[in-house]
Amino acid sequence: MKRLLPFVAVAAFAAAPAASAPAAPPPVTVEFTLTGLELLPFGGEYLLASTIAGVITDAHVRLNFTTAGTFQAQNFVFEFAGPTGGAGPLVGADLGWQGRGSFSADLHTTACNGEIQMQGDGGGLTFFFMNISPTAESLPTPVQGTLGESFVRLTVQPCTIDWNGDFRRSVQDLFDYLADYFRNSPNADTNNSGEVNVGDIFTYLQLYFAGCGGF
Ligand SMILES: [Ca+2]
Ligand SMILES: [Ca+2]
Repeated sequence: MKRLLPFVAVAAFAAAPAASAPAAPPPVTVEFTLTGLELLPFGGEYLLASTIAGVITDAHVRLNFTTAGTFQAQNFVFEFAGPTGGAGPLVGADLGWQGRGSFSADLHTTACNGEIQMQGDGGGLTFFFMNISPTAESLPTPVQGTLGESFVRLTVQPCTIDWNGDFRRSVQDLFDYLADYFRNSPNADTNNSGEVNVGDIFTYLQLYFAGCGGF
C-alpha cells in the first residue's frame, strides 16, 4: 500500500563557507515531516516525493514514538530509502526501546549520501520510501502508537549553478550569484583563483549554460 505524504522543503542556509572553500551555493535542508503520521498496522511503503537535485551529505533522523495498546516498543521497525541509499532497518530493541511508553531516537547517518543529478532545468520528482512496521516477533500484534515530533532531514549540497538552492536552474540563480559577486563574497570565486573578479562571472555563466548535468 502506498501513501503520498506531504513534504516540506525548507531552505535553511548555513553559515557561509570559509574563504578557502571552493565556490558553491550554501547547503540546503530538506525535511520529510513524520509527526502525527498515521501508521499502517502491519507496515507498508510510504512514498515521499521531492524535487531534490544535488549531493546528499547527511540524513538526520528523529523519532518520538509513544506506544498504544499491547504493542511493545522493542518491536518497532523503521526504514528509509531513496535513490542514493537507505537507512535502517532501525529496530526498537537496537535503539534501547523496551516495553510500553514514550521513546525517542535522534541520529545522523551517511547511509543516504550520494548525488541525485538535476535533469534539464530541474523540478523533476524524486521518490523516497519509508516503512514503519512491527518485527516478525511482534506478530500478530500490529504497530500501535503515535509519532510525536519526527522527521528525516536531508542536507543537500546543490550543484554549483543552483545558487538559490531550489533544485532548479533559473534566471534567479544568475541574479543571486551576481548579488554575491557584487558584494565581493569569497563564495563567488567560481574559478577558484583566490580573488573575485570578472573571470568568475564568465566561469559561472559557462557552467550555468552547461546545466547541472554538464559538469
Ligand atoms: Ca536554482
Ligand atoms: Ca576568481
